[in-house]
Amino acid sequence: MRIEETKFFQEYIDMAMHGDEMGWHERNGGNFTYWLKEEEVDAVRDQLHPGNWLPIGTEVPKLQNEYFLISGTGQFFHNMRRDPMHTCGIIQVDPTGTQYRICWGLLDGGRPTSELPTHLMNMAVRAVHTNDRNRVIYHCHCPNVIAMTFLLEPDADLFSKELWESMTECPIIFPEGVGVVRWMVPGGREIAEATAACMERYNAVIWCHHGIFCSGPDFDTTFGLMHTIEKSAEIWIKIHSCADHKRQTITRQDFIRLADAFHVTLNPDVLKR
Ligand code: 2HA
Ligand code: ZN
Repeated sequence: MRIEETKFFQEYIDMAMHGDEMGWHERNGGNFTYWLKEEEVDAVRDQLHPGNWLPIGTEVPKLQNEYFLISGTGQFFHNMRRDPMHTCGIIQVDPTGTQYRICWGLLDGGRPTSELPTHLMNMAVRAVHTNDRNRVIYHCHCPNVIAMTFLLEPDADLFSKELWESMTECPIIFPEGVGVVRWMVPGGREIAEATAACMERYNAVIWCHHGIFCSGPDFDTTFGLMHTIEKSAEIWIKIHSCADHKRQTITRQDFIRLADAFHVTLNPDVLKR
């Protein structure tokens, strides 16, 4: 089967286009990685043609020899369905976890996203925490979350509590809360290390004044997490655009009742906040 016809590839493109429709991928904003399963690699191996080894810019020994479908640097999500061979590609990590090679796509000198170190370090951390069940890392520029980072201290417990409070189902969908990384220069190892450190605890990490990284076991769960956080942030922004304080809210006691009813364990540091 052609790579473009496989289920994983079609789901990847569907999610990229959905993010584009949401307005989260202006120009070349955002980037997106999927970790192929062994049987998915086997099914398309005849179409993989490895190029030269290139430096990742960090070390990910956990991901040695593994294959990833990844968006290209400078590429627009808007063009992904029309032109997948230029806008994304499949890469393989080398046996040391320090280099990668392009095996499919990224035609005409394309390279993986400038956030490659963050994507692979996040993928490695989430893999360890989920017994290899986490498969997706997704970065977008969602406007309401970005707006919130200009109004709240960059504190994970504070952001988590405000997001939980803004929409009832949030604590059920991200009971661990969200991580927050203060403003940093994107695209390098430093921001990758700071983000991966947050991914030890959280499935989602906010980048102040920039956007958000989400992780998950499949496309729907990862996109759903991003959508939930961004919608909650939108409600938060609407509240604070109308009034200087909330007249009533979901209380700590309400969160405890919610956790009990839906059998989730809420991050105690957020509850205390
Ligand atoms: O432009 O989103 O963080 C791509 C990015 C970099
Ligand atoms: Zn970005």
